[in-house]
Amino acid sequence: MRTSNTLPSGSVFLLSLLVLLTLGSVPFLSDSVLWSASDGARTSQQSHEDFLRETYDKSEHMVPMRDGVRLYTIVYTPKDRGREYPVMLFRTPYSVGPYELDRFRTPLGPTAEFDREGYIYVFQDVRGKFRSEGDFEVIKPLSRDRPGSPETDESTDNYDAIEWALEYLPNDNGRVGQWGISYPGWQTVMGMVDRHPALAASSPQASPSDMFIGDDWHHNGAFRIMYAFSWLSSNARVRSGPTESRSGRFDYGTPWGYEFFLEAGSAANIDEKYFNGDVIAWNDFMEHGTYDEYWQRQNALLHLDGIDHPVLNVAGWFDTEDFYGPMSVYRTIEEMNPNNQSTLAVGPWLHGGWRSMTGESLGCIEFDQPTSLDFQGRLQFPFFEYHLKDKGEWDAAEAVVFQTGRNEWRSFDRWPPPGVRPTNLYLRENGTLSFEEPEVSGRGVSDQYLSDPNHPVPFSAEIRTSLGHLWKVEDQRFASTRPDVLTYVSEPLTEDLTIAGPILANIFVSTTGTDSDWIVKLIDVYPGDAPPSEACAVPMGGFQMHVAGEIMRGKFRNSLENPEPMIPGEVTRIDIDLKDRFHTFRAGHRIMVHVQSSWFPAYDRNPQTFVDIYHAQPEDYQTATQRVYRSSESPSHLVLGVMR
Ligand code: PG9
Repeated sequence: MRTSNTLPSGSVFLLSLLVLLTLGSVPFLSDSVLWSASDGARTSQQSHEDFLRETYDKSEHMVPMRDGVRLYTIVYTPKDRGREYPVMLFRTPYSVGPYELDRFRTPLGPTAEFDREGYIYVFQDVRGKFRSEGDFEVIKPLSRDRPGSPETDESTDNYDAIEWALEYLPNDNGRVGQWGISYPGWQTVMGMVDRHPALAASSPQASPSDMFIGDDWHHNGAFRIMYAFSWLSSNARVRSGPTESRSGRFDYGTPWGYEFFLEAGSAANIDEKYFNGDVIAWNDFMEHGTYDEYWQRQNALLHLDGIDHPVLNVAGWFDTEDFYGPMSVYRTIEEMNPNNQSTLAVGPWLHGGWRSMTGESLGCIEFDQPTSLDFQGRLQFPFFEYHLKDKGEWDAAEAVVFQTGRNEWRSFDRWPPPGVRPTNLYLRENGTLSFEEPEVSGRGVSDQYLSDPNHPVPFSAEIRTSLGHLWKVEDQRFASTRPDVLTYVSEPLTEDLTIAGPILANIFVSTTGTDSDWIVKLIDVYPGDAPPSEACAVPMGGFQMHVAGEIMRGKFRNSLENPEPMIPGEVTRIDIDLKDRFHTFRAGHRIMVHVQSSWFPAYDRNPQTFVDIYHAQPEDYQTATQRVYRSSESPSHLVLGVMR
């Protein structure tokens, strides 16, 4: 762990921003986020494309990997051959297009500022995708984890791509950087494993790390049916050979995913109903309903020893796809590599929001500053410039994190930061929350609800077929009015309360079923007179901001590998990691906790009987009476890291 803590402070940064504005460079910081759909934005994008056409050459190559499979690669090289440039590698399953040589990707780098400064850009369609040869395997495990498999994987392909670039491309300075968001972020992590010696800086952004525990496909073994369906149906269909075309979007026949997935029934039905063998990964998932070898060998965290080059790891607090991934990658690099040079940046973003939005707000929640531009200008650009060109300075703290609620960037020499005290917040009588432990005892000291898997609790009030990006900050009032959602709320806070680091839920429950899902959400309730948000039309008085929430599939409560039934009526402790947050509940706000047993169709339904859930039959889906205990023997509570 490093202990420097010297990113420009807020005010110094604002000053530098002003200076940059005066010098006219800031528009380049913001180009990538400004290029949305507006006319002005199109003009800006067009002028940058014109600039690229004037200053870069584009070429295409079939780059041979060590096993002879050739990967389609586009290179953009600065026309000015009077100096040397680092190579910036980007490997993706989402297409490196545009494929026409007279059309340019804009921007080429993480932001347009990189393009102005000059980099040699290498874009590669990964094995089996778009114009590359070979077969695509979703989150392909390293070959060393698959005895007898061919000796290639995404780590060796990354290595071979770098080797090729350094050998064949003109004017490189011998240093290579790589970056990517989400799947390309995972490709970046694979490139960090057994890295090429020329790889001098990596920025994995929102990379998944473990698909059974906490990223795209499952959380704690609960299947994210809606996301898995939409991603695999568009990105993982069998193909007949290299192609430029994308799979069309799936036609759900309804705008309402809740209805679509309820009608589809158990997840294994989906192949016969919609995929017909075309999505191999879906059928694989259906055969691997526990954390078996199939999932374990995909765990990227096992390979993060030997990470000795600078890494800028990026996460969004409200990422609905891959938040566990980057946080666990950070933690593991720290644990496995005491002398690592890794920085963690976490902002108030949705998945990839630091690139696609200015970051001033998310849903109804405002952050008072363009957090994405802050990240781009303060961290991302200086990181690569320094490590790949020795330009400028790089002395960022180990953790640069945005504190929501108070709306401030903070720098720490580690994450979670020092000065955090684990503090229990108890579920109490009459739907209250308190830092005082309950004193009453007895089995009757509990609250109950009827959970019906045929009428599951929706995860969002939006009518949509895909998971979307805003439900992690969505107003929870739609859920708190349901009889199958238990609600506990504190008194209005008399002073600000800041939590930092992991949030844990230890709840004591019983069910009349033999399996059950347990979902705990932590919510920030705005005061009745909260002013309107400029970001949305929802009245903010009494707004219930989802701060954190997680699911535990009951049968996995003790082991993801060896599921166990729940014993009907038996008081059982369920521990749920709600993941990290850095949030201030402001004075006058109240803290709220929800407990419920479905979150549909973000997660598939638990039939509430102990069966193979993917293959559950209609008769397996049974109502269950759920109890949540709040007695002195069974004091359900959350553990918050309270920061003094
Ligand atoms: N979250 C996406 C993903 C990553 C890895 C595997 C599958 C999907 C993504 O946005 O790329």
